[in-house]
Amino acid sequence: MPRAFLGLGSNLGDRLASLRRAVQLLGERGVGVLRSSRVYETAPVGGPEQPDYLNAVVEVEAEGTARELLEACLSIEEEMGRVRAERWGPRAIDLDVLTFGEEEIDEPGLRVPHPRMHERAFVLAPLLELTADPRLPGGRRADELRLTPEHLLGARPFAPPLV
Ligand code: GSY
Repeated sequence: MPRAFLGLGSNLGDRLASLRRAVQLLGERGVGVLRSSRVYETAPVGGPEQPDYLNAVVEVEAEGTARELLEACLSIEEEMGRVRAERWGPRAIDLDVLTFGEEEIDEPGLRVPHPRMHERAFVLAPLLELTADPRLPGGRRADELRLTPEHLLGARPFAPPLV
């Protein structure tokens, strides 16, 4: 069964409760959450002025395809009341498919590995807790990214892993 990494983020309401609820809802949709990073507090990247995020990465075991995993993520966002009104705006929950096994996918609405994941400390800091050598877009390797402590310092540990 393919394993995937998902990025979770929240910057509205009870942020930690929202991350925990998303993990629960993944389970209810048959997506088993195997491991979680710690939860980090991170400054918002892009968009209007908005509150800091809580971010985490989870490793999941998915029964179906990457597209089905994406659909599960979108339905959780909907159930949790996320309105996709403003592209880079604040949200109670955001779930991104970062990687899906060894697959490389470039389809409308689904690009895996996620095309910006290697630029984002709020993804890399939690992801590198779970794997030292994640699949990255364009075949990049984590040890080529020249990550400095300053780069990752923007992600501040906030809470223990979600599972
Ligand atoms: O891409 C996910 C939503 N998002 C985030 C996020 O999760 N964390 C931080 N720190 N900034 C963000 N900007 C956007 S959009």
